Amino acid sequence: MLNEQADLLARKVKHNLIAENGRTIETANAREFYNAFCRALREEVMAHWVATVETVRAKKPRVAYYLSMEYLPGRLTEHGVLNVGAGELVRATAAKLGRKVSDLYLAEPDPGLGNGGLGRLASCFLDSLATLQFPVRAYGLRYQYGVFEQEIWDGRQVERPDVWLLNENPWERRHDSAAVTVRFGNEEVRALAFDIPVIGYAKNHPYSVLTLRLWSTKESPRNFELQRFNEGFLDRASENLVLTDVLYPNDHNEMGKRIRLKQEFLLVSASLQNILQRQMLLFGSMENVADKVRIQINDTHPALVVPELIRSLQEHGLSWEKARDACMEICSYTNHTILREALVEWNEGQMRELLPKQHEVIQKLNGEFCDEVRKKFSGDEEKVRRLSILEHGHVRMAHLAVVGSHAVNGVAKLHSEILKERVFPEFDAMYPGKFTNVTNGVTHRRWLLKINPRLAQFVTERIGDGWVTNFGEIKKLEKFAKEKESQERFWEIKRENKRRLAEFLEKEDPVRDAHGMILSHRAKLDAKVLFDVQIKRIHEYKRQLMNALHVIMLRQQKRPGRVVLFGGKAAAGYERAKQIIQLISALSKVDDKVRVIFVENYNVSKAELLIPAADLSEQISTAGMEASGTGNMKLSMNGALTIGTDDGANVEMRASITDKWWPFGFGASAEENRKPYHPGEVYQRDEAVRKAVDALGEFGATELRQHLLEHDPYRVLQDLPAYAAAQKRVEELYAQPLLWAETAIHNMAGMGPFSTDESIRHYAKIWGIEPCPIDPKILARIETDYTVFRTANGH
Ligand code: 26W
Repeated sequence: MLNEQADLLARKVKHNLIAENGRTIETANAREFYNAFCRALREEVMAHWVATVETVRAKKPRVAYYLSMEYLPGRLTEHGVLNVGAGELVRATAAKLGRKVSDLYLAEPDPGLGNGGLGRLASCFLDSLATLQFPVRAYGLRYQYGVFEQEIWDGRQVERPDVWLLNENPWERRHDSAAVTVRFGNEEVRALAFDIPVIGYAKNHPYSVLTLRLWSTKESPRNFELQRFNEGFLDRASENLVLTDVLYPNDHNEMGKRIRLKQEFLLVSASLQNILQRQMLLFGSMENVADKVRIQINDTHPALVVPELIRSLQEHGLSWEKARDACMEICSYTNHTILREALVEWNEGQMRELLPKQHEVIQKLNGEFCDEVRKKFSGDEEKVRRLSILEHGHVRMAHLAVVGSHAVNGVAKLHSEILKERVFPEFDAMYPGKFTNVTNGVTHRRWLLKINPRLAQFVTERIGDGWVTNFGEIKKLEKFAKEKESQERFWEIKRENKRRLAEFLEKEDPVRDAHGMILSHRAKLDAKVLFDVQIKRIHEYKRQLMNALHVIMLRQQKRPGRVVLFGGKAAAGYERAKQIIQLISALSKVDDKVRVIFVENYNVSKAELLIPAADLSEQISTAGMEASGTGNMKLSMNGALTIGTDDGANVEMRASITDKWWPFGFGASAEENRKPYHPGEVYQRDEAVRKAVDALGEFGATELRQHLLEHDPYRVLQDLPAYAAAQKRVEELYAQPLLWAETAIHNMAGMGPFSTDESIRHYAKIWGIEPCPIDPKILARIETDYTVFRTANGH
C-alpha cells in the first residue's frame, strides 16, 4: 500500500518537474526538486481545501475572520505532511527519487512575516483552528521582505533583507478573481489575494484546510501612477506598488509612519470587502450580518476595521445606528502588551488627509461615546478626556478598538487583570463584562510532536497517542516521573537533542569579523553540561542584561561549567537593545567553562532546533511587563525547567505544575514592582552585584552600566540577587540528574492547559461559532472530479 502510494507520488513529482520546471529528476537542483514535490503535495491537499470551503458555503454557519498584520508560520511542508500523517509516504517517495527528505524540508525558506510573539501566536491559532475544524479565515499582508535577517559582525547586529520570495513559492496560490480596490481618499490601490493552505491535523476523519489570505499590491501593474511619473515624482508614482514590500521590523514600539498607516488600512479594507462580498453572495443582504460574521482584531494594528465596517455597512444601506451596533457585535479585540511605547496613536491630521471618510466616522462614533461617558459619570469632563478616542490631535487606536468591540481580552490572567485595573479601569466601569481573559497557548503538534520526535515517542509509549488531539492527557505522564527507567530515557533523549544542536552550531553558526567575513564556526560543545537558553526578541523588559550580568558572576565565582545560549533580534533603531547584543557577544569571546553563545538570526526554524535541546528556560521579565510569553510554554513542554519571575503565563504554568515542581521561581511581584526603587541602594548593599556591574566596563558596556546605576527602569539590579540565588538552586538540582528528570517530567505533565486548542475553544465561545467538519458527500464529489484529472494525467 505504502509502496504503491509512493510510486504514484513519485510519478507525480516527476510529471510536475517536467511539466512545470522543464527538468527531469536527474537534472533538477535542490530548489526545483523542492518546488515540484511541494506542488505535487499541494495537489493532494487541494481536494480537501476545496471541500472545506464548499462545506462552509453550503452550511452557511457563522464564520470568524482573523485579522493580523503578522504571521510567523515557520516552514510549511514538514508540518503539513505530519498533520495529514504522510511522513512515511514522503520519506519513501523521496527515497524512490534518490533524494533525502531533509533536502526537501530544509530547502524551504522560513517566512518571516512577523516580529515575534504576536505573529507566532497567530500561526499557532491557525493550526488549532484547522485541526478543530472551525469555520474561520485569516487575513494578513504578503510582505515581499519579512523581518530582517540578522548577522553579527564582530559583535554588532547587522540587518540584511529577507528575500524569502526569491524563488517561486509553491504553497501560495494567486487568486486574481478576489482582487479588490482599496481607496485612500481619491487614490486607488489594487490589492491581489495570495492564498496559503493551513492544513489541520487529522487521524480518523478527513482533514480540514483553512485559508490564510495575504494581500499584495506588488503584482498589480495598475498600481503604477503614470501621471505622477510623468510629472517627475518617481517615488510617489510607485508608492502603492511598494506598499506591501516591507514588514515594519519593530515590536513594542510604534513608529507613526505614513506607509504603516496605509498598510494597516490596506489589510482592513481589502479583507472587509472580501468578507462583505461573501456575505452578499451567501445571504444576498446585510440584514443578518451581525449574526453571521465575527472579526478578531489582533492587537490594535487592524483597529481601523471599526470605522471602515460602520462606513461599509452604511454604504450597503444600513442606518448609522444599525451599522454601529452590528460593528460592536461583530468585532472583538485582543491586547498583547501594556508597554506605553507600544500603544499606537495616529496623528489626526494625517488620518484626515489619508482616510477622510474613516476619520469622519471616528469623529461621530467618538462624539456619541463621549456623551455616553458624560451620562454615566455625571458630566465628569476629566473622565471624558481620559476615555476619548480623539485626544490632542491624536487617534488612540486602543480606545477605538475597545469602543468598537463587544469583547476585549488580554493574553494571560495577570495581564488581563492589569489591563482591566490599570490600563483601562474607566472602560471597565463603563462596560462591565466586556473585559475578559484568554490565556495564550502554543500548538503542541508543531512544538512537541514535530520538533522533538524522540520525546513525543517517549510520551506516546507511556500514555498512548491521545495527547496529540487532546493535550490535557499529557497529565498522565505524572505517573512516570518517579520511574528510574523513564528518568534515564528522558536524559538519553535530551542529550541526543543537545548533540544535534551542538553539531548544527559547529557547522552553521558563524563567527564573523567586522566586515561580515566568516572567521570560523562555533567550537565543540559538551552535551553533558547544562544548556541554559534565553531566546526571544531583545528588549530591556525581557532582561537579557540580567542574564548577562549573571554570567559575569558565575565566572567571577568560578562556578561549574554551563553553556548559556542567547538568540533574538533587536529592532533596528533600538540602540540599547543593540548594546545588549554587543555585551553578550563580548562575553562569548572569553574562553571560560561558562560558555556564552549568541545564536545568529533567531527565527522559527532556529527555535525548532534550540528548544528540544534546552535544559533551562529563561523567563525573567520584570513582573507585570510580559503579557504572556509563549516560548516559556514551548520550552517547558520539551522538558526544560523554567527559571522565571511571576509574570505573564509563567504564573499559570507554575500553578498548573505546582510549586513543588517549580523550584526556580524568583523576583519581585508585579504588585511590588509598583513601589519606588533605587538601583544605587542595591549596588551599595550587595557585593556580588557590585562586582558584576563594575566588570561591565571590561566588555565595553560603560553606557549600560551607567544606565543601570542611574535609572534601571526594568529593575535588573533589584532582582539580580534573587536571580543568582535561584541559579544556585539550578546548579544543585543539575547535580542530581534523576531528580532533575523527575522534575522535568512533572513540568511536561503540567502543560495540558497551554495548547492553543484550549485557547481556541475559548475564542470560539467569544465568537459563538461551532466546528464545521468537511461534509463527506461534498468531499466525495470533489474527489471524483479530481480523479478524472488524475487519470487524464496517466496516473
Ligand atoms: C507597531 C508596533 C508594535 C508591534 C507589535 C507594537 C506591539 C506589537 C506586539 C503587540 C508585541 C508582541 O508581540 N507582544 C507579545 O505578544 C505575545 C502573544 O500574545 C505575548 O506572548 C508576549 O508576551 C507579548 O510581548
